[in-house]
Amino acid sequence: MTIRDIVKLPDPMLRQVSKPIATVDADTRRLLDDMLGTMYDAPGIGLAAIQIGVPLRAIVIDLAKETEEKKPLFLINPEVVWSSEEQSDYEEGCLSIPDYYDMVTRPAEVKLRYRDRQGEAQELHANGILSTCIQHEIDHLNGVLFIDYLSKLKRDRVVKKFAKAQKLGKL
Ligand code: K1U
Ligand code: ZN
Repeated sequence: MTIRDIVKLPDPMLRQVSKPIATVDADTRRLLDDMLGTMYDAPGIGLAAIQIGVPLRAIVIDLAKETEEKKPLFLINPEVVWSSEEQSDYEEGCLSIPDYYDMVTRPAEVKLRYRDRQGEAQELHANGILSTCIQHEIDHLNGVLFIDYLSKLKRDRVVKKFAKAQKLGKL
């Protein structure tokens, strides 16, 4: 397992739409292991492959607390097949936009189809923080960032701050 660099705003790679994974094989599992190690190292609760510069539709999530046993979830080619009318608010963060948090409103519950680490088709009904995290990560697969849900004024301020940090070599 290799801990990889996390791609940060304003890198245009974060706006790419990731491609489906045709076959779940040893290369895919190596990618998932690198993603999981990178996420634990950051630390974070989720990571999409594009965040380590790989434009493929793969996500890792682990909501276990530091004191709990690790419980990784691997989502390959996830598709939301239903989302609730009910909405929920959560203060989101992003490993590609470090140290910036803001409130985002999303559907409270989602149902999804995906392939697991073995390539088996699975379904999942998620609520609470898992639902929020899954939606945040699927957005990454489509080149969408949580700051896109904020006002243009706020978003422009964040992008400007990170563009300046990058220019000064502080990212
Ligand atoms: O996709 C990412 O950039 C990871 C992101 C996931 C996420 C967080 C909050 C709401 C939605 C999605 C993070 O993991 S940010 C860091 C974070 O939330 C965290 C870090 C350490 C302990 C607990 C949480
Ligand atoms: Zn993110």
